[in-house]
Amino acid sequence: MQSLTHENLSQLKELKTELTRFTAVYKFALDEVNTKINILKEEFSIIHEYNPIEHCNSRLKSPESILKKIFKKNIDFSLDAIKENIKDIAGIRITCSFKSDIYALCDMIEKQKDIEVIERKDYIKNPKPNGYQSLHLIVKVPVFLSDREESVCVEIQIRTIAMDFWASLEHKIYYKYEKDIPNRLASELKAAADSASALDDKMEKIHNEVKELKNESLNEQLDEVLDLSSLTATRDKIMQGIIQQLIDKPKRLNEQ
Ligand code: 0O2
Repeated sequence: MQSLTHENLSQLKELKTELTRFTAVYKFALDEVNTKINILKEEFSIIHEYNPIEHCNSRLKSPESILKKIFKKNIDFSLDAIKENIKDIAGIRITCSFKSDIYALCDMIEKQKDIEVIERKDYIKNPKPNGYQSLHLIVKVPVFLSDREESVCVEIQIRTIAMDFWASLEHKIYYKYEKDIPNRLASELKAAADSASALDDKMEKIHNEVKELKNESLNEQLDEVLDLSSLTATRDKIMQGIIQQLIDKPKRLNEQ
């Protein structure tokens, strides 16, 4: 076996630092986007009476998964090539209550000044042939390190609870059958995706109807408060009470 020279050793040390930095930078980017999502979530809970975010999970792609993608996409074995071609090393998945929440949240993310959206795939308007639905964004966020600033890619998947339920189970089944599921099961999975989508539409419709009912009842309450005739009646009642008191007072004094 070749003995390790000083030069080899320092090269190895450099490689180790480079690799550690490479993954750390993705973790920092994830932390940043997570903070942004948490701020939106908390702000919604405090200010508005409604929170569109149900859950939020994040993960760093495992080295095995990165290796698989390197071979699948025939990517060079260099950190620069990996960075350039694998955009989902850092990933965040957000589940929303309703389809409309997905687009509202997406708008809020896209409007943030330090976020650059470099790719947007709308698998809700255009579902995948197997039925998969989700809104995917690849964003770049700046990460400030001790000696430089790096622009780092993060994949954000936004979907409803029903879409997430379907995707999680499909993921399991897909891998269980080792990417070779029988046609009958594939069409059953597609039918299940259609049912999930119909459920989303139904819930959204109910949600909108309840919102309208709430608005109507609020308007009625507001009308009541602003109703001039009831205000006048109240004012007249108070005035009558005062006048009566003024009449009663001298009467009582005379009786004494
Ligand atoms: P994992 O293990 O979840 O990370 P890309 O290879 O990302 O450059 P692709 O495949 O066109 O190109 O990207 P796309 O379509 O945006 O999909 C990226 C991710 O979306 C996948 O990551 C999955 O997480 C999810 N996804 C896409 N299609 C499906 C699907 O049919 N079923 C399920 N359950 N998830 C899907 P990975 O890296 O494939 O896997």
